[in-house]
Amino acid sequence: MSEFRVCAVIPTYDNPLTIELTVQRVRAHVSDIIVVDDGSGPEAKQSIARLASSSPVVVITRKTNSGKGSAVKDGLREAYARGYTHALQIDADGQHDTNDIPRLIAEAQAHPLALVLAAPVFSSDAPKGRLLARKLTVFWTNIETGGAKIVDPMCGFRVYPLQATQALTVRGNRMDFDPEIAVRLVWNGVEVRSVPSKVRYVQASEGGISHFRMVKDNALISLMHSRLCIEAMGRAMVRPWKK
Ligand SMILES: Nc1nc2c(ncn2[C@@H]2O[C@H](COP(=O)(O)OP(=O)(O)OP(=O)(O)O)[C@@H](O)[C@H]2O)c(=O)[nH]1
Ligand SMILES: [Mg+2]
Repeated sequence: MSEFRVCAVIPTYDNPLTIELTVQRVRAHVSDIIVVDDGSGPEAKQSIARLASSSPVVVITRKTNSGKGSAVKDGLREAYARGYTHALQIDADGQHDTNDIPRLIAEAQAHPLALVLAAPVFSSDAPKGRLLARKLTVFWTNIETGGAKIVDPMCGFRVYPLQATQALTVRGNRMDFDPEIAVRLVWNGVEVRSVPSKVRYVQASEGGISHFRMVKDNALISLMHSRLCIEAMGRAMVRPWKK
């Protein structure tokens, strides 16, 4: 593989109070940053404009909101086109512990062909509904990948090997994207490495905001797992014939 070059990709949709701080904290570890503004409203747009005028950051602006997955896809495509070998993906809502970035990157450097996923360690205030939905998606990804290779397929804190991601077609454009790309990478023979990392639910007073739509996003995730399970069965059936 060519020389290890990493940038950060930060998808953001209406994180007016946390996007600047997130970029500042990420920059302590990764100097090159791509922010994908997924159709944010005026207040968040102002924060992003302030950010862009005060620091070297690439901003991709999507006119309308079309989902975290499509925002990340844009960011990964841009990162690859700019010659990076790896992209650190991190949410813009301040949930992830940026102090763990060096550990994720060191893991990617040691295993440059692998997908490095943060394995979230949640604080006690994590909403029970979200934790349950996570357990379900872990259950399905274990079936789809034939074993517990992916500790947490939902966590948006990860390092991608870009060549492998660009060789894929991922259908999910919203919250169904993170699990789908992880499963498809495993199907393409990519190893998964996990690094534990604390995740907190930032108080609304500190700008913590979740855009996760309990019904719609969980329905999309279930639909995505149904598709992947059918594909997994198809793959299992043709495998013996390939030998
Ligand atoms: N939900 C959502 N997030 C988006 C979208 N586009 C970009 N994002 C960004 O994706 C990241 C994750 O979004 P969150 O809404 O926090 O979703 P989450 O972290 O899976 O859900 P929580 O655990 O409830 O916070 C944030 O940086 C968002 O700003 C979108 O259309 N919807
Ligand atoms: Mg979040």
